[in-house]
Amino acid sequence: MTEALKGIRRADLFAVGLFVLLCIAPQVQAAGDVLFTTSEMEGSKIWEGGGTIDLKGPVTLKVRNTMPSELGIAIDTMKVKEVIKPGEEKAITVPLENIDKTVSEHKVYCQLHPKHIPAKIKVAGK
Ligand SMILES: [Cu+2]
Repeated sequence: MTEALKGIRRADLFAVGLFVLLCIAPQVQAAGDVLFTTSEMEGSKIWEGGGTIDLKGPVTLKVRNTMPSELGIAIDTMKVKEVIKPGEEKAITVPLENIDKTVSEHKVYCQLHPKHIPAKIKVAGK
């Protein structure tokens, strides 16, 4: 194999590597993002999702309603209370000053349906 051919092979490998990285990168969750969606389990709705936040900046909640009815999402310790329409996907940004720094876990519940099972957001290092 000539030196020129080896050079091309290396450039190709680099291009493939870069391509793979670009494909994977958008799927990595951005820091400070927490995702929620609802499913139905044995007749009761359940908020699914959550994650860990670090209190270093604002938190963005990405909420998707896949149910045919309105859902509520409320977090008392983050001053959040919103209604999500059927099929709607909403990004709710919570400024750091709205987050209660004394709790180690935030309860994410639905203010519309008392039986809608809550989720939680954990705080890193607490
Ligand atoms: Cu609900």
